[in-house]
Parts: sequence; structure tokens; C-alpha cells
Amino acid sequence: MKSKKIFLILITAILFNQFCQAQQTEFKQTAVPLKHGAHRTGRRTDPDMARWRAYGLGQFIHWGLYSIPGGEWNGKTYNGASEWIRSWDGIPKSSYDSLIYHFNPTKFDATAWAKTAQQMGAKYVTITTKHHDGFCLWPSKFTKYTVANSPYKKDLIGPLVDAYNKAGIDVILYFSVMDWNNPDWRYEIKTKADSLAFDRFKTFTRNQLLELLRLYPTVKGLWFDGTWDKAWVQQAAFADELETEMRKIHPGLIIGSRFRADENGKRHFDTNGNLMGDYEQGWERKIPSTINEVHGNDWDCVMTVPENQWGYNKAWKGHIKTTDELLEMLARCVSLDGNFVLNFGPKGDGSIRQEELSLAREIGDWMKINQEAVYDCEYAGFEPQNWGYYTKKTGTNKVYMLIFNVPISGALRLKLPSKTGITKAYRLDDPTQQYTPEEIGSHESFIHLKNKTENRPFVIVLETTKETPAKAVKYEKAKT
Ligand code: JFZ
Repeated sequence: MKSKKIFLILITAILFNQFCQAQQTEFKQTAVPLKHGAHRTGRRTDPDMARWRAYGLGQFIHWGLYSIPGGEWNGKTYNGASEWIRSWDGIPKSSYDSLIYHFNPTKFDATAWAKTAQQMGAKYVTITTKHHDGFCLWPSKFTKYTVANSPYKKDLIGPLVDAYNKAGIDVILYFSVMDWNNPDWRYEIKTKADSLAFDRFKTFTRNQLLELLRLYPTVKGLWFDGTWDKAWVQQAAFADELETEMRKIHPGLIIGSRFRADENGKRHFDTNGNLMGDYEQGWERKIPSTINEVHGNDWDCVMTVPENQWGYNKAWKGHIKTTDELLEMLARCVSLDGNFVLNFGPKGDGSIRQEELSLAREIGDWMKINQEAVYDCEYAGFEPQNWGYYTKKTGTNKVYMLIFNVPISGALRLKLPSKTGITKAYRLDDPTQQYTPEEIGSHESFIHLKNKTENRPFVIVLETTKETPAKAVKYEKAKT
């Protein structure tokens, strides 16, 4: 009776599985033909993208007119993100726009910024050229609302690109399509007049983007924002053509999934579920938990130090992330094939706040010792454990255990993928400290830590083989 039941369950499971597989093939065959969907399935395989993939750690910079009020206006605090303060009813728009006459960052030093990023261990930086307020940090020819018409007068993007490049850091330009300063910007197109205005706005956007690529030819990519409103989402053909044009004049250019929608208004992933752009750009202040969530795509996570403040905010509120918390986020991103990008919000005078300088220094101190487990690393294929994260040197058998939570027992459990053996285990900060993993079952071992009271994250290197070790014991699986 019992075996009959089991048999029935088995048959049902097999049939269901076949049904699902048939559905999947069906889905592929009947994928909707799209004019403006993804141009590719799967990851890019060229050297520029491979370089991006290997970065591991990046820096984000939000800097603009909003850095002057720093989340405060006439003694009143704005509780939203400081770079959104113009949208607050507490401020007349014209007063905000007049901040251009007060923008004079006398303490700005591009080389010092680049040095801070370099010390932290960042391999790339994403810099706001224009945020939603429309203020341009470069002297754009297509609007008056630029740094050229501020008391500072000089270009900021050029010196930043040069300084970062000199420090060996790649530059990506952040660009908000949404522009609160341009009278032709529309959230939604409701009338013929709106449509004409938005056509002018599209020309303006194209002009600015081509201008940026012409002025700063060494940049590696563009980071788009402010692309969620209806008016822009309906521009599938225009945005697609513009993307193609930019790629043509700037070979290797990297563009995330937040630039354009397909003809059905689908963003990030097109109607057929394929990623549009070169990497998934939706991991904003959140990190995936499992490798399945990234669908084999490239991705990066952008993170703030306080809760949701990108631009400078005088009064950081709530929880301020600590160095070790940020390092843990970095480890989690790299372990799941992503990059981690930490945001900085310099002050209106061009200086970087002490808290951020300290974090950069402390992250850098850790990176100096442990960077091997971060740069050019990928998902290791090991079952996740509560003590931390695994990364693997891309294309090799060298695995890293990034340990953030030492169990009270000091025993670190390891479950190895099949056909994997460990030939050597040692601490990255002191290779003379070796471990002999205790094998307790098929592909299951323990590393017993000598010191159970570690108070900083550290790394253990596992040199592994792709064969089951010769001396391996055969384990009989317990029947349940
Ligand atoms: C946007 C901006 O509005 C914000 O000021 C900042 O520049 C940030 C990096 O990007 O904010 C977003 C955009 C997308 C999401 C969340 C906040 N999202 O997809 O969850």
C-alpha cells in the first residue's frame, strides 16, 4: 500500500517536471518579438566588461547644489534624501535654483578625492555629472545651469576624471535623465504641447550625453537615473537608438539596466525577461541573498553610509553603518558575482566629511591585507554557511572564506561541491597559520579555529582541486 503511494507520488513528480520543461521550451519558442528589447542574452564577454566585473569595490559620489543646504533649509530639517530637497514644499523652487550663485567649492581637490578612493581600495568611481535638479558639474553648452555660471566657474568633471584615472581608478558618469531645471522636462505627456516640449528635451538629453562622451573620452560607462517616469518610459525607440549611437562612438561603453524601457514599457528586464543593458542596476541599498536572484547577470550594489542619504546631509540620523558592516556587504556582493559601490556625499565647499574619510581609511586598511579575496573574484559554488561568505579567484581553484561571525565553538563548517578536495588551508594575513580541515563526511569538513575570539573579519584561503582526493573515504548515505 505504502509503496503504491510512493510510486504514484513519483510518477506525478516526473510528469510535473516534464510539463514544466515543456512550458519552458514553449516560452522560448513563443518569446515576443521585440524591436527595442535586450540586444543580447547572457553576459558580455569583452575585455572592458571583464575589467568591470573584476573591480569588486567602487566609490559613488553625489555632489551638487544640494550639498550646500545639506538637508537643512532656514533651520528646518528635511527628512527625505538631501539631494531631493528641492522637491520639498518647504522650499520655493526659485530659492533652490539660486543656489547656483552660492556654489563655490574652494576646498575642492580632485587629487585628494582620488587619493581617498585609492586608499579605500576602490577600482572605479561613479560621479554625478547632473542630478535631478539639473545642475551640471561640467560646463555644458546646452544649458546655462552649469558650474560655469557659478562663482566657481571651472569644470569639475574633467579634473576628477583625470585625477581618478591617474590614481588607476576607472570613471563612470552618473547622469539623471529627469531634469527639474529644464522647462521641457515632463513626467507625463498629456497634450500636443507636452509632446513638442519633450521632443526638445530628448534632443537636449542626446546633446548632453554626446557632449560628455566627447569631453571625457576615458570614461568607462554611464550610470543612468531618473528614468522611471511615464514620459521617458514611452521613448523606447529613441532611447534604444541613442544607446546604440553612444556605443558606436565610445566602444566598450558600459551602460546599466536603468537607461531605457522596451516598447511595452518594461524596465530593467524586457518583455521576454531578458536584461537590457550590460548589468543589473536595480540593487540599490539592497543585496541579493542567493545566487539564483542574480540570474547569471552582472550587477552592482550601490550603498549609503546612513539610511537613505546620498548627497551631503549635516545630520546623519538613524543607524550609521560601521566599517565591518560595510565590509560584510562587500563580501556578500563579491560572493554573489557583484560589485559593491559605497557612496560619499562631499560638502558644498568640496571637502569630504571626517566620518567618510575614516571609513575609507579603515576599509582600505582591511583591503590592504585581504584584497586578494575581493578583486577579480567570483561566486565559488560552495553552499553558504553562517560564518560568512566564499569567493573564488576567477577561473581558478583558489577559494576564500571571508569570516564575519565566528561561532562560539570556533568550528567552521564547510560543505564542498562534489569533486572538490582541499589541498591546503591557511590564513591570508598569515600564511604560516595553516589548518587541517577535519573531514566528517562526504564533502563535509570542519576547520577548527585556534583563536575563537577574533574581533575583525578575516580570510582563510582554501587551495582546492577539482578531483575527489585520492585518499577520500567512501561514505554511505544514511537512509531516511
Ligand atoms: C535614485 C535617486 O533618486 C537618488 O537621489 C540617488 O541618486 C540614487 C542613487 O538613485 O534613487 C533611487 C532610484 C531607484 C531606486 C531607489 C532609489 N530603486 O530602484 O529602488
